[in-house]
Amino acid sequence: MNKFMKTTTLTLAAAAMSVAFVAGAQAREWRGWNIHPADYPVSTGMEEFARLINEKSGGNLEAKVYHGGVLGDQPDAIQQVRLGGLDWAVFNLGPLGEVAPEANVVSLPFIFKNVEAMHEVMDGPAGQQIADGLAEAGLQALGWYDSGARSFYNTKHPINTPEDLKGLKFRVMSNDLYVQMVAALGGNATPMPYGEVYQSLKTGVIDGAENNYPSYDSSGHFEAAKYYSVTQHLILPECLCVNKALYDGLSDDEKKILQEAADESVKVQRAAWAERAEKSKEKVVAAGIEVNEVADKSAFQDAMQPVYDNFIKANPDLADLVKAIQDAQK
Ligand code: BDP
Repeated sequence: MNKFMKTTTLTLAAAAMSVAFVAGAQAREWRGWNIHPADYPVSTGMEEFARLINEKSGGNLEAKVYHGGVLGDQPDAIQQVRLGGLDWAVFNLGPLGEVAPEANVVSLPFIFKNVEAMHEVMDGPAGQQIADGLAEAGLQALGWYDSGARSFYNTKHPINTPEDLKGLKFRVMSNDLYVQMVAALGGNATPMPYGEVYQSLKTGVIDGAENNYPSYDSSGHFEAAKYYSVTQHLILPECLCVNKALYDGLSDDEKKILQEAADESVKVQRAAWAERAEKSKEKVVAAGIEVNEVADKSAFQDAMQPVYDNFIKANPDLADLVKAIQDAQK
């Protein structure tokens, strides 16, 4: 064998090996991270996505969902999916803001007027810009799930004005913007993994937290903190996403299958969300929770100016995106 042939043979062998590797990688079961229990709307959406990619690919693509946060905390899981230690997940855009500045724009409190406006913005060009930012961070966004609006709850008293947060310690998700948000309202905030909140409320390590009705219900936090005040300060979408390198290695047909499955799972999730949000609210109210509506949110909104100013100062290139999201809702 001459030198040329040897090299060619070796190159071909390497190419064959890498094809085998790629084919092998696709047949392997993709591990999906989910923080919620199996009977939660996010979980229903993820199960639907896994079922559909399997069905549409004739069994060539296989994905499994690990519910209940058994694969770790959200910030850790985000790193894992970026690096390929895990394959896919549904992440909240809150903690995702720590890895992609574009995604952080939706964590500016009160940036969305309501949930419908959030969906419209996310399904349009702003959502695409956020998806591009996530892609740079190693995450291929396939769709946006609903997670309603987040409000404060605590063990002490109803919150009607920012002054009512004074002296209270709130758990927030892992994102510095939320520490600034609570500080600007006059309270104290501490980032903490979701799974530690229940115990921390029970033992008084924290006085409160903030979340939507379904999570307030499914986490059992309502048993420990009975004052739920409808501030709706954050309307955060969630991202169905896949490790970017895994996605890039798929054929065009497979990418299409993923996108179609994601689009269908988004519909299923959003419908399941609307239903669950109502049910959870009814359940916590029936359990004796004291819910108070905050009729005038302007004092909370006005207090957020320094949070916006700091954000724009630190990310001047994102000023246009913030403005585009605000203008799209006018
Ligand atoms: C829920 C989100 C979940 C977060 C959790 C939290 O769906 O992704 O981990 O809030 O507060 O609403 O940590």
